[in-house]
Amino acid sequence: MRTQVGIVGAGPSGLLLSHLLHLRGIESVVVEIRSRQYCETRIRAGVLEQGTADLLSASGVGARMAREGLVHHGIVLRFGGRDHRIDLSGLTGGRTITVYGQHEVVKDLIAARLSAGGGIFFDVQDVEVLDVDTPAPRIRFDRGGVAQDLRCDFIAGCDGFHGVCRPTVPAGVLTAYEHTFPLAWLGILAQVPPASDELIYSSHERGFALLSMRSPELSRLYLQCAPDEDINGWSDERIWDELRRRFERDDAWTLRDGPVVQKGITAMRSFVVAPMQYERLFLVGDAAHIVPPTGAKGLNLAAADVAVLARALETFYTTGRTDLLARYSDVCLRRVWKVQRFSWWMTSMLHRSSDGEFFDRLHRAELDYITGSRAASTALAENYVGLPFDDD
Ligand code: RFL
Ligand code: PHB
Repeated sequence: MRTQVGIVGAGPSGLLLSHLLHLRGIESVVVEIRSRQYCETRIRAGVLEQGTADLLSASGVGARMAREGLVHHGIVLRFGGRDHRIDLSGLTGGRTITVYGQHEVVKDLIAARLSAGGGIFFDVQDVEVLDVDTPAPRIRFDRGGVAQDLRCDFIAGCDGFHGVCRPTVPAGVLTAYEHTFPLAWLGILAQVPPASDELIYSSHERGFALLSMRSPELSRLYLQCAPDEDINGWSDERIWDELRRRFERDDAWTLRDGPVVQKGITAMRSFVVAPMQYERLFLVGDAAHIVPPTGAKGLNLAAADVAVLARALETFYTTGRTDLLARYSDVCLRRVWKVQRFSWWMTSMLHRSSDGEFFDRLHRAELDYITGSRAASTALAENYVGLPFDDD
């Protein structure tokens, strides 16, 4: 089997890349170890930056998002018993965010690829990436008990943080930069209308809490917890009770509960590898970097990498020029580090610190400053709605 670009992983990175390449007349094949159903129901991110939503619309996969996505013009920071709204649109010249589940984006992209005759192999096993330092790299995998060899010009490692692509790069080539936060999030999906039209980031002395949503009927809520928290210790009643306390406001604001349809714990990690390329292997999205979820940036960073790589590959295939491919890593990493900074800052400011009361006081001062200064609110808003995708 042969294609131009072999893509490992059918998450948002791999699928979007395959879709954008198809629009540019470049062939690709995606190999994925999970089933289609698993990929389409994995609940993860929910907030799309303006640039991500624009990219999906401009590439013809935004129709359902336009109908079902929730366009938000602001977010709420809740602390000291009061709400402080950040007017995202007012502070950024009308830019917005769209609340639309990552699994919905994945569904739309899979449908688009399959209807265009694109190759996505789900449920494959034993994926190996070979010969990336030669002009003829290969992806070897097992499909239904039959060994397959996919020959390509380039390989895109879109296989997430735990994938196989990054570890195939020879020792000494990549440098990893990492920070693990001493906290985690316990997240639930609940069948209850969201208690607020806009996301609420609540900084409380009992710990951080976030109210988000997936639709007018489905709420998504998170609670700061310990990294080694045992989820079995959290009954639905205990979760709702804790959420109510952390969302308390001076007036009688209430959080209505409802059936919890999913719950899980998410670690908080910051991670970057540099460079994001080795010879003919390009690392994309979570395979190259992880941000803590507080800034809602992981999926958006992945989309930004994809936009840069698709353009570089298009330039290569239409003109033979390799300069954009050579700059892929540098261009992406400039944005990655700015987004790492923002995600780290939001995480530090909003969570209860394990470093002691001094830091909690500093973070409260920061929240006061952010919500009291137009310049500081603008800095938050322009990062939250998203920095330019490719400002090289
Ligand atoms: P993914 O989504 O992990 O997809 C990788 C795919 O590769 C497959 N795979 C392999 N395939 C073939 N061979 C192998 N050996 C393979 N190993 C793995 C996997 O099965 C999978 O299908 O990476 P990708 O595409 O780079 O996308 C990244 C995003 O998923 C991630 O950054 C976001 O979900 C992060 N994130 C958020 N991002 C946002 O922009 N906004 C948010 O609001 C947001 N909230 C979140 C989040 C992540 C969360 N969790 C669970 C980590 C909230 C949470 C709770
Ligand atoms: C989500 O809806 O899952 C979500 C929203 C905002 C965040 C993180 C996650 O900052």
